[in-house]
Amino acid sequence: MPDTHSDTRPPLTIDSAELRLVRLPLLTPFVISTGTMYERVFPLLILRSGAHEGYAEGVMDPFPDYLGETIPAAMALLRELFLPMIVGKSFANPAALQDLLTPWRGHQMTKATVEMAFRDLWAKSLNLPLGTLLGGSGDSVEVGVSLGIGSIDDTVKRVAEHHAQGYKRIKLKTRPGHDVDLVAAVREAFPDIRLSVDANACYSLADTPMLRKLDAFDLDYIEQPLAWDDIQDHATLQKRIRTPICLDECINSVQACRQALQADAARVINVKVARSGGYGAALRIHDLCAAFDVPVWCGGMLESGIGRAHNIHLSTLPNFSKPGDTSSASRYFARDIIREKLETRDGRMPVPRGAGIGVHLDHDFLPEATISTEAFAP
Ligand code: OSB
Ligand code: MG
Repeated sequence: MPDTHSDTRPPLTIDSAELRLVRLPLLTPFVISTGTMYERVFPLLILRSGAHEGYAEGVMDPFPDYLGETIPAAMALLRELFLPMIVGKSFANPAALQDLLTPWRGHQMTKATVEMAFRDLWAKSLNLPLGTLLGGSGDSVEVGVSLGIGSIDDTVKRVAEHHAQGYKRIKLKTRPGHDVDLVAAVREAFPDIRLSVDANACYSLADTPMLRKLDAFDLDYIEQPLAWDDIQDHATLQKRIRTPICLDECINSVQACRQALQADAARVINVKVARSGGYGAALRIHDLCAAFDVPVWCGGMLESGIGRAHNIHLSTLPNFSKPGDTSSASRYFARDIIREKLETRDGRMPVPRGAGIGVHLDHDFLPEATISTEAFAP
C-alpha cells in the first residue's frame, strides 16, 4: 500500500536541490513517426535531505513533438517556480508535495520530475525500495523492446537478435506507408512471437482500412494509432478493428484514463509516470485499469539509468501484466550516468536492490555528460 508510513514519521525537509542538464548520445538514432532522436538531453534533478539524495530525470523533448512539453520550458519552470516552492520546505508525504504542484496547469512531465525525485528521497528516508513503497513485489520484471523505424530487412534482423536475447515482446514503430508490409514480413519470419506496433499518433480514421488489415497479424495491441489528444476517435476506431488499442500519448491524467476506459477507447494502457504527472496519478491509473480489467505495461522514453530504475520499480506493481519497454541500458548508451548496469537476462530486468530507486550516480562520468548545473538552497 502506498504511503502507509506517512502518519508515523516526521515530515521530510528538502534541504537543497541540484538541477543539471545532461546530454547522452544514443548509440543508434531512434526513428519514430514524428522524427529522429540522436541523443537524450534531459534535466536531472537531485533533491537532498540530510544524508539522503533523491533522483529523477525529465523526459520532455527539445521540441514539442511527442507531447507539448519542452526542455527549455521545463528548465525555466523548475528554476523559477517549482524548486523555489519546495526547497527548505517540509512535507508529510509525497501526496503533500504533489498537492502543491497540482494547481499549476499542464506540464505533467515537469511536475513529475519533482515528484519522482521526492518519492525516491522519501523511500530512502524510510530505507525501503521504491517498488515496495509503491505496493509492488518481486525481484525482476518482464520486458520487451521498442524497435525504431528502419528498412524491412533490417527490422527483421533486429527482431531476430532481440528475440534470441529473450525479450518477451517486440514492438515495431510504424509510419504511413511503412506498416502492413513491415508487420507482414516480421510475422512471416516469426509466427509465434508476441508482437505489437506503435504509430505515435500518425494515422487518422481515414486509415481505418489499413488498420483493419493489421487484424490479420495477431498483434498484442496497436499503440496510439490516432491523434495524441483524441480519445473519442480511438473509441470509434476500436469499434471497427479487432486488435486491442493501447493508448500512450492520450493518457496524461487519471481523468483522461477514466474517459478512455469508459469509452472503450483502449483495452491496454501504457503507463508512463512522467506523462501522468507523477506517481500519485500513475498509481491511480494502475488501479483504475485493474478495476476495468485492462492490463497495463510500463512505457519508456529512452531514459538514462535514473529514469530506467524508476520504471523498473513501477513495473513491480500487480497490474503490470504485459512486458514493458525498459530494456537493457547498453542498447541505448555507450556509458550510463549510474554505476549499476541495468541489463536484462532472458527478457527479465532485475529490480535494483537497496533503498529508493537503488542506483547510484557515476560521479566519474557525470561531469563529462553535464551541460549545466544549478544549485538551489532555501
Ligand atoms: O511512444 O513509447 C513511445 C521513445 C520516445 C518517445 C516515445 C516512445 C518511445 C519508445 C521507446 O517507444 C521506449 C524505450 O525504449 O525507452
Ligand atoms: Mg508509444
